[in-house]
Amino acid sequence: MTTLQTITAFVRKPGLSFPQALSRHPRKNDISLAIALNQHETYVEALKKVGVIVEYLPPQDHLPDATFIEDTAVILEDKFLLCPMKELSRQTETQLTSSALGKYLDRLTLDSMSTLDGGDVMDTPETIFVGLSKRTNLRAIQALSKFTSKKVVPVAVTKGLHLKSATTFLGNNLLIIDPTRVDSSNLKSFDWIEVNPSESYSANCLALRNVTLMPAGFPNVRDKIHAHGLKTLEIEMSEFEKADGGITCLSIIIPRQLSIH
Ligand code: CIR
Repeated sequence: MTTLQTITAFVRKPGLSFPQALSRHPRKNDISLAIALNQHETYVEALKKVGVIVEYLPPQDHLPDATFIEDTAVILEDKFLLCPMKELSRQTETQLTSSALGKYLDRLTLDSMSTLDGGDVMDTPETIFVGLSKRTNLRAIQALSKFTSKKVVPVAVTKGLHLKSATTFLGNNLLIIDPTRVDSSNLKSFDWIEVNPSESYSANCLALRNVTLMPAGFPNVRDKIHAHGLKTLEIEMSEFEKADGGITCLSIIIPRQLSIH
């Protein structure tokens, strides 16, 4: 008998101001809160299908981007690193995450010159890749490297918001990647599922056990993931895409059961 590792996911439903989320997407003025709430529910159902324990944080009606909880903290073994977010409108979110996760895990912080969004941090078994992006600076990446025994490697993000908007780790040495959006020279030791720039949104997937949660509407990409022996769960993400967010952005994943300390 194999025992499955416990995985906990923190999530937050979109609040009333979600349609005003920060975004450069051409359809950003066309976000439906009702559809987003439905899509969020499907996302949570998918997490539960994979056997993840889901913990809801209270919605924040006055913080439009607060559903993109991934950006507020990075899990580093049994601690969490609070992200000093560059966007002023998102900084309160960090404090909320600090109180929520602080009940379970020890907190690490960065200095006030560092800027970091969790969407830029791609953890792999030996190396943590961190996007050098519009949101994350080198100072933060250097400071993060002091908190982990893994190698920390900066990756320049040349197009789009975060590193994980362009590439995510699917396990088993496999990346899904749109190489036109990042400097991929440090990512060559992985196997790649390469997606075209027109399918770029599908490069943000969430791998949990042998299941990949992916955005709906990319049958070619889905088939390529299946060819690697992985199952997929497809989720309609249209409203989050219009707010520049993807599958990973909607949760903080902690690969263990939590107990209050
Ligand atoms: C923002 O611009 O901060 C949000 N509208 C989208 C954040 C997406 N988060 C992520 O990719 N981890």
